[in-house]
Amino acid sequence: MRIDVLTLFPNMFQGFITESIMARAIKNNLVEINLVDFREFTDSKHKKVDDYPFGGGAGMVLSVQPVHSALISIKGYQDALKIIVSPQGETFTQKKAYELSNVKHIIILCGHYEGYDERIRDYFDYEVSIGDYVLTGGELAAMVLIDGITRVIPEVISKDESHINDSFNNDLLEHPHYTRPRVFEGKEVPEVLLNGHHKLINEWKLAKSLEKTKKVRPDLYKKYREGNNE
Ligand code: 6GU
Repeated sequence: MRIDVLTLFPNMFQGFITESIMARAIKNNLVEINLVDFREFTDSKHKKVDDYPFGGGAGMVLSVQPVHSALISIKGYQDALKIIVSPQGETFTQKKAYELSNVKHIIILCGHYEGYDERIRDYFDYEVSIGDYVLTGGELAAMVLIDGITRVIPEVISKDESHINDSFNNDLLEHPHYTRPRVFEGKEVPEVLLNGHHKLINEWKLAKSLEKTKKVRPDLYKKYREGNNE
């Protein structure tokens, strides 16, 4: 997969692409990340990429020209899936991560300022938000998208690190995990996990998942119950 990111702050991505699983996926050619600083594409003398809103109002608006020029400079942009990250978009979900992990070429625009010139949207397929809160810019949101998509590309995460039991894959949050030591400051690992009885262990895991989901995510719990016809 190839991902081009249109951003005014390419340096924000440096740690992200040089550490851990992202770095490994890039090294193994499973994903290629190309950062495009669209300020370099502005026709403005002073390298401006934003301007005052027509009709007045607070804040600045991202101009269409630099974004358009940067976009059409990307080889194969016509066939790429073009996404704007913005709080106005549809919410990113695990399901969406799986869908996007099958796309060959994705272009992501990170916005800033008060908003985008509406005509920018004509060049993109849709808008994605990472949740109901506002960030200072789209870069972190783009990294969230890229991370969520990359980790479900086959071969990025090995079988023993598998993501098939992840929270959300079955509409439930994950059960608790424990590793050594068996006792820490008097806190013990649940006995059931130590006895090697797989049926009992799986029952315990499901019960814990249900308990946690019901408590902190009643919305997901309801969805799970409905999905299981209960
Ligand atoms: Cl994609 N961008 C910004 N600026 N804020 C957000 C967001 C995106 N998603 C949630 N909040």
